[in-house]
Amino acid sequence: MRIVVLAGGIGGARFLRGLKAAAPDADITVIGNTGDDIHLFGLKVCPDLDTVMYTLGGGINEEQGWGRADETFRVKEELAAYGVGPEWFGLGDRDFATHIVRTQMLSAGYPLSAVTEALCDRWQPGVRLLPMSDDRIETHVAVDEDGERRAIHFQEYWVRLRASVPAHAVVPVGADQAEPAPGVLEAIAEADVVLFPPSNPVVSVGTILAVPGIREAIAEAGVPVIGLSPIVGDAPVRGMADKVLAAVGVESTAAAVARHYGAARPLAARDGEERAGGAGLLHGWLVDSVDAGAVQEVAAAGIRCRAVPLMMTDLDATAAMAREALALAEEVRAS
Ligand code: FO1
Repeated sequence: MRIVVLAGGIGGARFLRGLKAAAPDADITVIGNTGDDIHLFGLKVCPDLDTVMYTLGGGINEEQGWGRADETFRVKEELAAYGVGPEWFGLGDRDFATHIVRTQMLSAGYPLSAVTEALCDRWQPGVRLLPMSDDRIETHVAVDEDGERRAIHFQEYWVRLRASVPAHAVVPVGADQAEPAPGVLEAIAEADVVLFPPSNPVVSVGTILAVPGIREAIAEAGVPVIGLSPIVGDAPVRGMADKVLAAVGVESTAAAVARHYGAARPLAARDGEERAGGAGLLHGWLVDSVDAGAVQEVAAAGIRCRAVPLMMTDLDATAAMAREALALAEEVRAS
């Protein structure tokens, strides 16, 4: 079975660990978000790609969900001693090596997709990790600071400001001129199922869908597209999804996010039966048990919906979620 997963950072990476356990023989391609990428100290940092690579490769700082395990911060301290900022982004010594190798290869002319493949040679994540695009895309957030409206880098919004001020707009700068990375559209076209993990629907999955061609490829793939809600009990399980959902006018509920992704056109109608067209992407949506009340509303929007435990408390819980998503995909395929 060929599975394509649109993944952001921590939530997506943790879900992938469970998916690998649930479908050990599956051929999994991850389309990774690169809108969180940031250039610091002359280096290109790719937080979401690295979180997937480290998490599946066994190098992640488990409690943080980002960065490397067993880190030290000598380089960061020395940069601060030189007064070279920013100090608010915690880059560890081991993590610096990843960014040095990445930047060195990019400077030599390798595209980000080739660089990511090379880095994964070391980490062996057990999935094919593709950046959504080889072109530079950076998510910026419009905020009011010191009485004026400013666009700041997503990392500054999230890490420096802890998303403590309202986001008035979220813009994936460069997305409209970008192209999907080599292999992305092919992976979607060849997929048996496409999954939206519990990643941030705006700055992670949303940014991937903003790359021209990707949304269309998923809509035309003609296979089940199943999502898992990152919102549980009207709040994000972690991160700032509620803040960026508000910026795009979507309320922070499991049902609202499903509607935001939209109901897909039903899979190929059988024996000429007429089927209502959906301009969206989802055939199925999993909500957490606490949101069982939302199942009706999601189903009424034309998206099959089930309420199952969605807290990724450990590998077994996450594998169970992944199995539920794959089962829902088969139900959609058979319907
Ligand atoms: N998140 C933080 O909350 N504080 C940090 O200092 C921080 C540093 C950092 C360094 C490398 C990296 O790959 C990720 C890092 N993150 C940090 C997490 C990052 O902001 C998020 O993982 C994604 O961008 C959102 O999914």
